[in-house]
Amino acid sequence: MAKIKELMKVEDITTCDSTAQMITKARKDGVELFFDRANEVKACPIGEKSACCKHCSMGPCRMNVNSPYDRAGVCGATVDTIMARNLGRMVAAGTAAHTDHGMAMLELFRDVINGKVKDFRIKDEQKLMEVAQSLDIDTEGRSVKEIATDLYRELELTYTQVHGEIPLVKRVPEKTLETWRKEGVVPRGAMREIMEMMHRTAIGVDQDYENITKQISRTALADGWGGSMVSTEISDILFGTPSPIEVEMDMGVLKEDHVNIIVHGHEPNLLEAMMVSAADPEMKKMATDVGATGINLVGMCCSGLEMVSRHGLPHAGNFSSTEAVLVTGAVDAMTVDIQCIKQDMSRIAKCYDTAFITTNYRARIEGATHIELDEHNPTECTDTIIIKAVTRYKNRNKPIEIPRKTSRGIHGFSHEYISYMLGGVFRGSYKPLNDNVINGKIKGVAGVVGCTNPRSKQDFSHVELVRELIKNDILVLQTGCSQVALTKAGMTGPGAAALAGDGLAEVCETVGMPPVLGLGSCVDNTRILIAASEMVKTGGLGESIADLPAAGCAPEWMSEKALAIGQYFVASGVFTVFGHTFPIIKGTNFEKHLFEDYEKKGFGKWGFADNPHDMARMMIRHIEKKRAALGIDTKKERTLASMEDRRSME
Ligand code: SF4
Ligand code: MSK
Repeated sequence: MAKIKELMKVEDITTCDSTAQMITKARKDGVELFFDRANEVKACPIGEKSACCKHCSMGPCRMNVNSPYDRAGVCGATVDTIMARNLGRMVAAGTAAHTDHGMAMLELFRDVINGKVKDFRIKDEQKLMEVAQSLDIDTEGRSVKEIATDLYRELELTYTQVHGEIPLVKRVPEKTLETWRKEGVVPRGAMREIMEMMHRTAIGVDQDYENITKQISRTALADGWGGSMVSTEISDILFGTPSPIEVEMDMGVLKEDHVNIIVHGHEPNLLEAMMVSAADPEMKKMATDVGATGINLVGMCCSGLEMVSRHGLPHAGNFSSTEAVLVTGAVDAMTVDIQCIKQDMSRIAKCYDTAFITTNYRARIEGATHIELDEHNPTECTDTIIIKAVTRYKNRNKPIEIPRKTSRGIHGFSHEYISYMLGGVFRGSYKPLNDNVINGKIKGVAGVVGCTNPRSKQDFSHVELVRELIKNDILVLQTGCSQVALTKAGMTGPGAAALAGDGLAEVCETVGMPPVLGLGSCVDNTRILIAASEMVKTGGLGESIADLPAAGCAPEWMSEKALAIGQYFVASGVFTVFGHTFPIIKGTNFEKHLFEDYEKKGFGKWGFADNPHDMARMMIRHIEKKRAALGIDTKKERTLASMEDRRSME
């Protein structure tokens, strides 16, 4: 620890006060966290720029990042081929993570329909009908079971379709789809696309970075308009489509006198089942019998965000806080499923006698207790977790220090709710949004999403970037760990309108919405795609997603999933800026292809900046460019119609 203390200052690690307090405590306790490891394990400069290939045993071959064309790999692969292949494999891995998760949700849906799973049911029949109709499934006079069965069969193609176009591309604006067809990137099933991506990037196959990029786009689109979209839509059908709800976030949601259970991961079914167990009178009694006031169920990361949106469940923090929260000593059990779960949490949990439990057959961790969640009897797993947590509460013997901070924010802005919020229940529409973009009160729309990363100061870039965007009248849509960062900073409530520019503030005040809208977990980025499609279809802002005054950003990304998301936004037509790092060497042909030329084909393009103010400038400049192209760059004063006015319009 002596070396670590020398190297790191807490104020350089995080802007999250609770996490900072726990880092300080961890150091006193002699417990190493991933921030410390990030400082000790320096990023490899060649790997960081993706200039290393280990796709065969003639290598690994490392290129010179300063003069990348000086040499090639043993097989002759150029640096452009190497970087393109590496990006392709990262996108394939990210796509696999999202689509495997989506397929698990779809299988749960199938077993609910055929009656094999009885603990879950179709909760949102209206959403079922809407999704079915969007895929041209006949709903007239048919039973819910018949429609759901047809929908299952149709959506299964998202994964398994060998030839042709996956069904969900029916939702893509026509001109965007035209570009995809012309460029040969309309996705088939995700399994086929991932398989082809892995094949093409093997030694001696596709050695043309432009051709590899095509498959990168096709693979990513099989995620965004495929696997991830299925996951969001099925989760809404099974567990309910979110609508705005006020939620408390940050480590202060832990309660010293309660049995605290944190659920961290990505599959909402674990948390849905945990909620049933935690509400069971027998379980509650078990907790009060050992002297606790009750059971306090708390989410973290993305499945936590799904529960925030659907049930208003409290949330303790984002990716960079998942180890730190264990240091409170107040967590009686932490239960995890898949994705973004750090292996070392198992060791840290042991330091504080916290029960650390894995629940998914795909993801076990050394040292963790494995209690598998079986959807056919989910509460058997979740009841056992509660019993373990209650036992730990009874035997608590570690000092407890809970940071006191919490922030409240409004979450649960599904794309359906955005339409309702703007147009009213009978006239739900994106027209008021488009009108306000056209009249210049709202300059444009930005998606700010993604992870936090210990190599960049936690939450700092997310918050600074969003502050800058809303000040410039740009409406911000959020998902994932970014949404948690902004909530902790107090910027997802209506009060944040005071930080927005005059035009955006006026719209927010009239509609009663914050300038920063939380849409859910990282798979829920597909809600942003649908919102963008709706804006195009509503009219007045061009014919394709690429015409919209819109941009995206993941300022502190770390996961391969983020690259898959970035690429599906770029291929859908969005200028997408990544912060902190990007796996590419500047000045190479491949960089020019992704960061400049790709836009000329009708797609979006990538951007990179290493500080949030530059990110904001790039996004604002892009939005202004799109406004000019649409001929709406001169501000026309228009009166915003109130809900009353809109209702009396017809
Ligand atoms: Fe080296 Fe080529 Fe093998 Fe990659 S595929 S490790 S560049 S020889
Ligand atoms: S959890 S993928 S750190 S957003 Fe979805 Fe957060 Fe990124 Fe994991």
